Amino acid sequence: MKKGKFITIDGVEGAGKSTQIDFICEYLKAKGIQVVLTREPGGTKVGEKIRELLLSNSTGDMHADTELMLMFAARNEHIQNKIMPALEQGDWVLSDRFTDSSYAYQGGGRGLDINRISQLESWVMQDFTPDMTLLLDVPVEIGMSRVESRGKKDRIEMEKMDFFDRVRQAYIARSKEFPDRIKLIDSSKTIEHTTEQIATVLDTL
Ligand code: Z5A
Repeated sequence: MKKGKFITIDGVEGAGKSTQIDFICEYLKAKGIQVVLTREPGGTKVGEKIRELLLSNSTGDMHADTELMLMFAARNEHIQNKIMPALEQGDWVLSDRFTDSSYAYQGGGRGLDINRISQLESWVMQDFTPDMTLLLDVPVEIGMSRVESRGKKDRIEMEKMDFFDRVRQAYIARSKEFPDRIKLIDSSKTIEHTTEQIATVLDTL
């Protein structure tokens, strides 16, 4: 039986997920909550191997359906072997990306049929869903400019601007479809501005 809370953080490149994760962990720990930090794709031994396959440029082209199924294969391992056990022992889990990324990148970005994604979601997740998703929203150009100095791009980051515009629009559409779960956070201003909004919504959990 699930006892802890499951929080996910999502958004386009450079939205500030990694930056805000440190704050969220500290904020929850200060309230006496034990937090398990994890990420997708990845988070388990098998999931990290799938991540390498998905993101490495040496993988080359991959059919969009294959990419989607690998995301869900990694997610199944993640839920069964890491997220659920942690929640069952009362820890909270914070995941850097989760299923909303599949709807945004494989659905919005790659143009895959949403029904196929929701079929995989039903199979892998059944009725399991995050308690809260923090969607950090930033215009794609701003997000890209923040990560430009990192240099080498991974296989998905190599996509063009219009791909990431579609990803962002898909995220926004999902936040409208699930307004109770997905909290849209304006991440286009300062780091402190984003942090304040996150603290406000975390207090509602
Ligand atoms: N993917 C998928 O396609 N389908 C799926 O189902 C899943 C994932 C689960 C994983 O990448 C890739 O997998 C991702 C989606 C795909 N692909 N792409 N492309 P990832 O999650 O490992 O990495 P990322 O999303 O690309 O992370 P990122 O680019 O590092 O973004 P971020 O973590 O949101 O940004 P950050 O590192 O916190 O900040 C970037 C810089 O901006 C840094 O220098 C900060 O100091 C700065 N920053 C942050 N916030 C601000 C503000 N507010 N103002 C100014 N500067 C800021």
